[in-house]
Amino acid sequence: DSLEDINTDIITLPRFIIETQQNVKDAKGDFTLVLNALGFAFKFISQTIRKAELINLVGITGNTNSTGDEQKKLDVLGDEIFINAMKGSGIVKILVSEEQEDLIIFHHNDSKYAICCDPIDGSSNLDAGVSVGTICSIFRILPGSSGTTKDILRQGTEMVAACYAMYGASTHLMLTLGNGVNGFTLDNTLGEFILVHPDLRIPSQKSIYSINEGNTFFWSQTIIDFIEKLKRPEDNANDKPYSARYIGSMVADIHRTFLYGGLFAYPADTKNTHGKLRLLYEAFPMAMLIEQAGGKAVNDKGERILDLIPTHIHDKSSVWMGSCDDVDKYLKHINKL
Ligand code: P6P
Repeated sequence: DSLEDINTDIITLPRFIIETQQNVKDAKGDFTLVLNALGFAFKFISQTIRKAELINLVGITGNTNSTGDEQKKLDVLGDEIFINAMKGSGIVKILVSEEQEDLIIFHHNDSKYAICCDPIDGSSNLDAGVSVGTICSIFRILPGSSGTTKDILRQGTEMVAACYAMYGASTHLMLTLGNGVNGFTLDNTLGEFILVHPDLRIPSQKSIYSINEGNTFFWSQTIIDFIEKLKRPEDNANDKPYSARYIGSMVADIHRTFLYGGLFAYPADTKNTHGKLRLLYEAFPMAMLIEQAGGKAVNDKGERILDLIPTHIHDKSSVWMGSCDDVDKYLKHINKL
């Protein structure tokens, strides 16, 4: 850059939070501490993943996690990094992690926030160099509560914030505080997340569908018929069939959906009768982000994801989310619109 090209008034994540603090429901200024802790965890995980190739961290540990996934070394490290960052925040009381059977209570922390996370989502792709990410939902501890499961098993609409970090060519952070979505990119030299997508809006329609068609044999006929409809030109605008794009890493598939539009789905099937994705730390946060960017997020029955209430911390849900017009196409197909 020549000197005059350098932007000296950049919005870092801490500055963004301070400038928008008043928008977080009754945030009393401590929300900055939560996001600083989250930002540190994302930077640390990002750096660890990038080093992984060099220090031979790739490959499996041979164990499985609480929900039966084969655990990768990086899964374990990502989980430890995240747990310690939340413990160090001083105000996150409860943590639910995909990698932990039970919820974690930080007894010395103030009872301000409960966080649910998938520390490294899509980790099965890690060894192939595919983008993976960390997904988080954030709830405020209920008044008078000292921090128990009831602070977590709540309707999705009670989330005060949601975010994901995607570890790709760059490290991206997509964040909502309930007042729109903002996208940041990590400047590795500054060690700061810089605002690059202020007030991001998802396109209202895009002929892309993102689903694992390897499950077709296990889907209901309704879902088989719908996906076939997307492929028949006569059924679609401009007589164009939809394009298929599926990475198999939710953060990467959703990130593309945010920027290009389209429909991401993981329906229930005879193998996963409640769907595969977890409600608290995959479906809920992504649904809040997608809705806040002007999109829609429903389950197989057409119910709004954020209206659901989990009964267990590792509950799963079917998901259809993305551009309004494309989710509406599904809703019309099941006569819910
Ligand atoms: P499948 C990754 O394991 C994950 O949890 C999500 O990131 C991803 O969308 C989904 O599972 C992929 O599942 O069955 O298509 O490999």
